[in-house]
This record gives sequence, structure tokens and C-alpha cells, in this order.
Amino acid sequence: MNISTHARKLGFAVAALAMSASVTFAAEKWDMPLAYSATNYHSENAAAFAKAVTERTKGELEIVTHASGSLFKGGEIFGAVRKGLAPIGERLISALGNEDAIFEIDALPFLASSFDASKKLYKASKPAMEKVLDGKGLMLLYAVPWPPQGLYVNKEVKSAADMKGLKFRAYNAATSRLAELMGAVPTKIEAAELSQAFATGTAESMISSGSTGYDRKIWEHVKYWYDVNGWLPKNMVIVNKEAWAGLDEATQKIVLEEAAKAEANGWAKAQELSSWYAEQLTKNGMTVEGPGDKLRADFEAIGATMTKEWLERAGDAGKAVIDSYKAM
Ligand code: PCA
Repeated sequence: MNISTHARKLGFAVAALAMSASVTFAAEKWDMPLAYSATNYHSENAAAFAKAVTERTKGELEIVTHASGSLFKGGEIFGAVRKGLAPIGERLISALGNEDAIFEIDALPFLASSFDASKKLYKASKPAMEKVLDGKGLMLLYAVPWPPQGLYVNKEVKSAADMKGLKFRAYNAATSRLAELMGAVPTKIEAAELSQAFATGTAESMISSGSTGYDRKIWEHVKYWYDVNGWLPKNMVIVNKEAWAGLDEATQKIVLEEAAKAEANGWAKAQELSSWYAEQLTKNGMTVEGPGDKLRADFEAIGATMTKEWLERAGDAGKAVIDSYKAM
């Protein structure tokens, strides 16, 4: 091989390398932080969404989920997506009360306590939420509920007064307030850290779904779950608008289609698993029952106080959402 052939070959090789590099470069990789365990249906649903987008775009947009708060912790995900540190992520909506009161609407006790009611509340609150998100440079892709919330506790509880002084694990300001109104002592702890909190005695009670109790093997720590069935908080998947604008139209269309599928699948799964989770708690030795009359009445009174307080914070925009929900 003479020198010039060699140089030509080298030239081709460099050009080929540059071309393949530019092809790889055009493809986007989106890391998607999630707060809950990989085996939770929210995380599995997000992983299926990510896989479908990756496959349908032939890797032009690869979405990779990171469960259990491994990339950003639950409390950091919203801020990370807003700042563009992550282009996409999932967050519990009702934990965002500091961002805007509207986000607390689906954790108001007894406003919407069935899947059907919760869906209506989602429909009624979605435009207001989207407006707030838009103002923060974010876009809503889909939202999926948790099953109904119940009271986990280490002893038999017949009334709110029985909760007095108990350490209570809260997942947002609303559950903290609820604990306070019962006389319990709230501490905010993300689901990913809650086994530890119960094991060390930092928490002795909480309100959450059968889903989270099951994920965290809560029966190792507490024996009672009172199915208060007061609300069904939702997780939402949001995307940074700048990252969104960087996608071509065909890719955006695929993401929206897959988001709609993920939303429908997620709602169906939550509903399907709801009683299954309760059964698993029973199977693992827990007492699972409805709240007694007194406890239920106490919760309703607390719910009324919390709704009143929320309406004061959320103002006319909040009232308009509640009115439109009630009219549905
Ligand atoms: N599980 C989440 C939020 C609501 C729920 O059911 C948690 O306990 O953190």
C-alpha cells in the first residue's frame, strides 16, 4: 500500500467515524427520575412508557427511568425538571403545595374518595394545574393515582384522640396538617426512606395506600391498616418545556401518544391492584378494616377543617376548580 492509498483509507475511516458520531449525537437520551421502588406499578408504568418511546422512535429519543429516588430524591425531582437537570420526571402532585396551592387539591380528605370521583377531580383540576406548570416552564404528560389512603398504626385506634403523641410519617404538607389535627407528631419522609424510619422508631404511624405499605413490607413494623378511603393522590409525569422544544414533531407526537396510553394503563392498574394490596396486608398478618364510626367522624371533621384552610390559600382559582368538580 503506498502512502496516498493509506491516507485515503484513513480519510474514509475518519469520515465514517465522524458520520457515526454525528448520528449518535442526534439521538437524545432522557434520564427520568422516579421516587418510588422499581417494582411499584407507577414505576413499572413509567418504564413501559420509556421503553415504548425508545422503541417507536428507534432510539432517536431514549428514555431511561431511575427508580427509588436513585437519580434525584422524591423531594428534588420537581425542581430538577424545572431547572432542566432532568428533562422529565415523576412527582407526587400533592407534595407541591409550596409551588402552588392547586397541587394540594387531590389530598383534601373526602373531596374525592373513589376512582371515579378522583378521575373527575383530575379532569376539573387539570387546566389549572397545566397553567401553573406552564408558568414554571413545565408541561404535564400524564398523571396516575395511588389507591385510596388508609391509616397505618402500631396499635388499635378508635378515634383521632388515640393518635395523640404518636410519631407520624407524612408525605406532604396535607398529611402533616392532618397529623397535627389528630394530635400526632408529623415528620416528612419520602417513601424510599420509610422502612428505615419505621425500623428506628422515627415513625409509628402514617397515612398511605396499601400499595406503599406493601412495597415497604410495612407489616414488619405495624399491625393495623384502617381503610379510611379519604383521597387518592396522584403522581404526575412532567417534562421541561425547553427539552420538549428540542424534539422534532414526529417524536413529540409519539411521546404524547405513549403518555396517553401510560395514563390509561396506570389508572386501570391502580384500580385493579387496590384490593389486591389490601389482601397482601391481611396475608402478612395485618388487621385491615374500615375505621370505626368515631374515627371516621373525626377524620371527616378534620377533612372539613383542611378543606376550609385550603380554600383560604387557594383563593378564587381553587374555588373555581372545586365548583367545576362538583358540577360534574
Ligand atoms: N404512597 C405514597 C404517596 C401516596 C401513596 O399511596 C407515599 O406514601 O409516599
